[in-house]
Amino acid sequence: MDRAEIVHNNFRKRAAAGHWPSGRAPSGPLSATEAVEIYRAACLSRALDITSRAMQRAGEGFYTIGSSGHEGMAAVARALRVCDMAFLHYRDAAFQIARAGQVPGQSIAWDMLLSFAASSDDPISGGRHKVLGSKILNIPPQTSTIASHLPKAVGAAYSIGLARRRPPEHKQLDDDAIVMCSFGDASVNHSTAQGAFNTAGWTAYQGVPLPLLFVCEDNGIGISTKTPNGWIAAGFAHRPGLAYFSADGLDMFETFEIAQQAAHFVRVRRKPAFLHLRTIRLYGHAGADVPTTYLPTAEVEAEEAQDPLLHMARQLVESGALDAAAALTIYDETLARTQRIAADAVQRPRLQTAEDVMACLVPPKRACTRRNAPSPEDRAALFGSDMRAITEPQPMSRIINWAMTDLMSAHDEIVMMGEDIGRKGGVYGVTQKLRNRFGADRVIDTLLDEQSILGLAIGLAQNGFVPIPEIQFLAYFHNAEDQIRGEAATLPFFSNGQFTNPMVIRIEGLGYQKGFGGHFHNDNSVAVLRDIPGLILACPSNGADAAKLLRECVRLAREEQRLVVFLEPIALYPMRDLHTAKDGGWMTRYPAPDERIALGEVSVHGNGEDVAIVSFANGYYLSWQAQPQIEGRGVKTRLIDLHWLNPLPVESLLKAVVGAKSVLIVDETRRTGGVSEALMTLFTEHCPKMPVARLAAQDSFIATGPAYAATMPSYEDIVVAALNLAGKPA
Ligand SMILES: Cc1ncc(C[n+]2csc(CCOP(=O)(O)OP(=O)(O)O)c2C)c(N)n1
Ligand SMILES: [Mg+2]
Repeated sequence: MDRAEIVHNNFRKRAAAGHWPSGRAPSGPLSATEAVEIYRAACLSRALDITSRAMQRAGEGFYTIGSSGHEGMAAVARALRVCDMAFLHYRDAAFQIARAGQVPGQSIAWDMLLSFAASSDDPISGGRHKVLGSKILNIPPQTSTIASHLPKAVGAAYSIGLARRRPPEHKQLDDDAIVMCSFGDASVNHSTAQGAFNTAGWTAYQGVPLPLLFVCEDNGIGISTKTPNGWIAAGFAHRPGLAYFSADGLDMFETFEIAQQAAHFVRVRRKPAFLHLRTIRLYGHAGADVPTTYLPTAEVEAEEAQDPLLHMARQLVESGALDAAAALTIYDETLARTQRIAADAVQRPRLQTAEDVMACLVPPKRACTRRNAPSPEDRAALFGSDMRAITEPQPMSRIINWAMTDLMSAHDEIVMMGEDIGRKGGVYGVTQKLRNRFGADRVIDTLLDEQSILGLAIGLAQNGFVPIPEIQFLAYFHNAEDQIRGEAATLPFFSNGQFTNPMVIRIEGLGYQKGFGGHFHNDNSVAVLRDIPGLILACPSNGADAAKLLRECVRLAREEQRLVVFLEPIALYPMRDLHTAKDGGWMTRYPAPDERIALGEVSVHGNGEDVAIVSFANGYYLSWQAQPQIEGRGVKTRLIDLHWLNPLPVESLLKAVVGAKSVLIVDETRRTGGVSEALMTLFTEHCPKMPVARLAAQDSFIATGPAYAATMPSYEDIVVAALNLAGKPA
């Protein structure tokens, strides 16, 4: 027999007979009325688990991972306020239901059943996925990638203190709110989780406010792998910067009391705490999982005998809140009502087309107040001694620094975070002076953990800030990638655009850095960024364009709530010369603060008709170098700078090649998975008759030493390829 059915029959039989499991007598601050509310939430959570399985069997439901055994989370919800943002474990239906009970006018059973049915009426994801979540209940939807929501919970908790001091226009969290995040006992072992615990401890250890409640729902197992006895307590009872609380999740009175103490500690002391809640898991991991295939049946039955609903009913009877018959009636009626509602929910419309599914990949725009530009005097004071150089041609690193200065001055909600960006001013000096100009609150030197940097940014963004996190080198983005791919990019998607986390991630990268090179620093793969739905990837090749692009990136994040990556080519930061030493040909003047390069806009240099060279970053610089030699052979060229590597600027690129006889793609990213693959496809699809050739980097890592540029297109390669295309081989 199905274990869900066994548990259901056990409950009915034992409740009717008043045959309760033994446990502590009810005590503590939980009132009888609240205890009944918690029990009602628990019954609904259980009924949803039972119903979701029936829906799946009927082909009308699509998700069965359940909350049975974790119903004690309803008591945790009652110990918190609705304003406390909750990043939930996938077993926390009871939490969400109990929270809905604290907000008038909710139809939580209907809402959650719409989600099980994947109906487009589902108020959180619009039918995209079964997720817990609700805008009004302050529960952002979560992916079920283990522990990946913990870094952003740290960020959101940090944002509360920052927003108290510097409220952003689109602030979401109350000043006295706390943040809660929950997860399983196996998830604790994930390096992402460990990073978040460490970052929370590291922050609190220094006395920085971090009102964050971690809740570990310890059912002793992760799918089929057991957590060693005592592992969670051993790991968390004495962790620096993290207060430890522990409660029996089967005892709703104790859970409520301890959760209340933990929440009070976090709220009043503004420090993180870890609530260790012991739970059980009923019916295995998910619908298709049969626990008796990997656990002795006696062990499974022993757990079932500890059904939290039986414990709750016992406590209600012992406290005089309800008698056994009334407890059973609530259970039965809740189940019957849930099944009736489900019958309606499965009739509701579902998503059908790709357009339906993709409708919220791009989040909605938001209204932003325009501020007056600072007076010339104030701006001059801000720039200080830099003011003298601002009208002179400069290399890119300096111009980016000025662009950030103007942007941060224009928009108070911009906050930067990264390794060594503050005091040191960045490895390449790009963020120099910003900490002095805007303070340590807005230019945050983080600890060394890329997941935490991005988590901080996501959390801040969810509370209305416009973060500009920095990843020191592109090679380091890869170990934190999931924070952007799995978390930030999916948030509007799973919330039907209701939750957003706009930001501009600055990443130093690409190759050609003379002699230095080396894979750890000069990574030249952007494949990982190009296939993230909804993400915008910009990449400048010179200072003036960098300033104009960065302004557009910030506008896209701030006003259009987009997730943007701004990839800065390291080798071009200090570049001054183009053809000969001291010619200063690659320096530019700082463009006026209102000049932008719009999303999707390319730049074109020259109007030659023989070969259009399409490139970006270093490839574009090398193409400029190559141009006189190509033209010297009578081959007329035009050089096109893409600026936008994702989505590709299709329209303006196609316009820019009109009249050209051939196209040469110069791409410093790898041949496989690089930008040139997409460009070749684009030209094949749109200009099938156009001769197109490509130069791309080898499928290799970058070497250090003299061969630093050996695997990437060279200036000579460009000359040869362009002449070949024009039918005038060298
Ligand atoms: C990064 C990642 N790895 C693996 C999984 C597959 N997975 C889903 S749930 C789970 C077990 C989690 O156990 P635990 O944290 O104890 O939570 P429980 O299901 O017991 O409540 C695993 C391994 C995943 N979702 N994400
Ligand atoms: Mg577990």
